[in-house]
Amino acid sequence: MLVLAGVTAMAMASCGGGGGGGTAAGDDKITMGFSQVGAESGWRTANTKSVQESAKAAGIELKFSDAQQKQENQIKAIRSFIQQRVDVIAFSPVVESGWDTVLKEAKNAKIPVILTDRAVDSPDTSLYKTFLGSDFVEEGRKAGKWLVEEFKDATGTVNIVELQGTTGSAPANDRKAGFAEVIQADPKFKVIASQTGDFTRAKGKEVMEAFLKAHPDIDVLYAHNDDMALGAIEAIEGAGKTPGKDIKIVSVDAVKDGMQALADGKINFIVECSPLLGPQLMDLAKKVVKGEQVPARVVTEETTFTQEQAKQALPSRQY
Ligand code: GZL
Repeated sequence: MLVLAGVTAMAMASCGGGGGGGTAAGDDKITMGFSQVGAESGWRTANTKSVQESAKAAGIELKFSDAQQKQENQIKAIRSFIQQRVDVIAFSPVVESGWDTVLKEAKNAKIPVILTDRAVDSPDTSLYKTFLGSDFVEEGRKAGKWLVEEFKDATGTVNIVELQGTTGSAPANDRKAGFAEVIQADPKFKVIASQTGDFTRAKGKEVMEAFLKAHPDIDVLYAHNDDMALGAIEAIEGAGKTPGKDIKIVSVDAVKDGMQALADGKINFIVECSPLLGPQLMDLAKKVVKGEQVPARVVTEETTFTQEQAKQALPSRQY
């Protein structure tokens, strides 16, 4: 469920008119340049589908580029969109830092920018009109709160390993911070290993294999996304252990494959992160091109799933 739930107290972004100097197509049809992170996970695939389908439904011409998880490719794509004089640029920054120069070029070209899914750490918030996406710190807190409740009666140390998302990305930084903030309340929770699995199944499996070799006493895996959790499940089973029982797993996203593993008892809890940002993005784009005010921050509303709830939700899952 995606709602305009988080209009923050931050000053409403004031928008200049569409910067494309008339639309790239030469008519009143809006042209959007969209730079996508890549195709690293089930979440990303669903997000791409949502953006592409929503652009079509909104009558917006979409110039779409897949950066294959490389920042330099996103910067190249944004520069290309500027050259093509699109009316609006939207992108999900693969990492938080290193965007000021190219975003200043877009601003100088009077082309408005919308951040979708992930944030940038630039202090100059005039470089983009709005940020549409999840609160990743809260997602990490939700995962931590589940763990604290699940192990409230445990007396000994609870050994946790963590599969982080892409190094330097907002979801990896924030999900780690939110989780740590909650579990630090009780010293029995110990993160004995934490490493990036780059949000992919293959890397998640590889890193979990290394964790298992180094640590015979793992109680919990906290994975920053379902794809890494699914790779880790293969590693856990390969080591002769039972995922969901010998090693409890808490993950983030709630994509179909993750929800299936949750329903099957191989994952214990999933924090939802909705990829269905397309409709909201297109509404924001139309407003921004018309020079209307939009909220500086639009937070997607999300829930969590237990094993029982996954069984109920699976049949109607959109992604
Ligand atoms: C989160 C998104 C993350 C997902 C991963 O909004 O950026 O990237 O959690 C995806 O599955 O790869």
